[in-house]
Amino acid sequence: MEKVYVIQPRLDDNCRVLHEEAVALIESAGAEYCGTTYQTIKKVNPATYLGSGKLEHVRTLLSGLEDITILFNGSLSPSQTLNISSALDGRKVIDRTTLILDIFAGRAASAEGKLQVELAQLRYLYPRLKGKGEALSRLGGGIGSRGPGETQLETDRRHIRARINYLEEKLKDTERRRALTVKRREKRNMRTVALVGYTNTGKSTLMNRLTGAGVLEKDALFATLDPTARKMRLNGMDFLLVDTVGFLQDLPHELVEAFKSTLESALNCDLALIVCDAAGDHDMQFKTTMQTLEGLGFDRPYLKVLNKCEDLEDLTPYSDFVCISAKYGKNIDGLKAAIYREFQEKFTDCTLCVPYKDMAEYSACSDAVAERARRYGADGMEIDCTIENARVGKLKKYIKRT
Ligand SMILES: Nc1nc2c(ncn2[C@@H]2O[C@H](COP(=O)(O)OP(=O)(O)OP(=O)(O)O)[C@@H](O)[C@H]2O)c(=O)[nH]1
Ligand SMILES: [Mg+2]
Repeated sequence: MEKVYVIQPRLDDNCRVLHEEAVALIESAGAEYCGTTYQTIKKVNPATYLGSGKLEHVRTLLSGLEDITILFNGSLSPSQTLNISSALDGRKVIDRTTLILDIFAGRAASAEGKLQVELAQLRYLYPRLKGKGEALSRLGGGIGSRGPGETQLETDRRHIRARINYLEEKLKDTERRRALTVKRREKRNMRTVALVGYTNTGKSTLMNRLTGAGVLEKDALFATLDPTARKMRLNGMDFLLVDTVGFLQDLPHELVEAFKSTLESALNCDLALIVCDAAGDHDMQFKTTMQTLEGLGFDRPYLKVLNKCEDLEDLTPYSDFVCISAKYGKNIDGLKAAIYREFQEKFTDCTLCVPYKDMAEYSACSDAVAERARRYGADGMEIDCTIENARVGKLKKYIKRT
């Protein structure tokens, strides 16, 4: 197993959380964490980021130990990466973005996911390609040998540019096809609820709890990459529940960009459940999620959900959250009721009475109707249903009871 040693710059109070995440990222990448050196940064050294004294300390500390990769838990320019590597006897040095991209590369399962990750990797790499040869290959590799391989890196920038263009085109195609599916879904009048939030907060566990979907839930960062949708029924109303990729602080924008189209189903939802983790810094998780979503143009209604609440007795500080435990099944009914309430404000439950002579007219606008029961009487059809308020329009005259 590849061993990874962390250099953690200490810039502000947030560095403890960032460091914990780095350890989780290393483990999620299938590597072994083997220690950390902290460095308080007063002034960034442009050549090596860290001071030469600190680098010498790390070099001595690790001397004699083979095959240790250095993770710099921040962002490095290509020349800084190379200079640090040189100061550390030519060890492999990666930064946080490279590691995150690497995990995504290892996780991508669908054809589209693979293209998206490759695009993100190449977009990160492209402006960083200045030289050729050995230096270049040291820049490219992450954990293990995934990612754009060395041979590919050794080809010139133009070649990579062409590949980026090709991937962008190809992904646009998939996007167009998805747009069609979304349209079709609107026609079927499926209301969509999206699970979004920080990584590892329990979105997939909640998906399984609500739908019995059997999707992968795992104590790892970015366990879910490809979005999954499952049907969920609440009080006779059908919903589509969508599970999505999680977010993280400093998520490479290349990656967010590349995943934008897959996140579309979440961005266009009728209601988002923003899942946070009571065991973590839920404020930071919520803020990070909102920032990422807003950066993508998200403007849908949402509910704040606090998961992993099984041991919390006093819920007063979390009054704006729906507190649940997806794993232990706590307050799931409360969450369902909250979801249903949101929709009740936007939808009307009623019985329609449609004379047989109007059957054709009714079916022309029945898209807006979620039928629960239908009876054929002497004068016409009676339909128990739910209608989206915004689309009641022509159906108004058929409403018998509400
Ligand atoms: N204690 C506790 N753990 C939970 C709860 N819900 C989920 N977990 C655990 O949290 C970990 C992450 O769960 P996932 O459902 O995979 O989280 P996710 O948000 O889908 O994560 P990504 O797909 O990686 O973004 C797993 O080990 C779950 O068993 C809960 O209510 N309480
Ligand atoms: Mg998941």
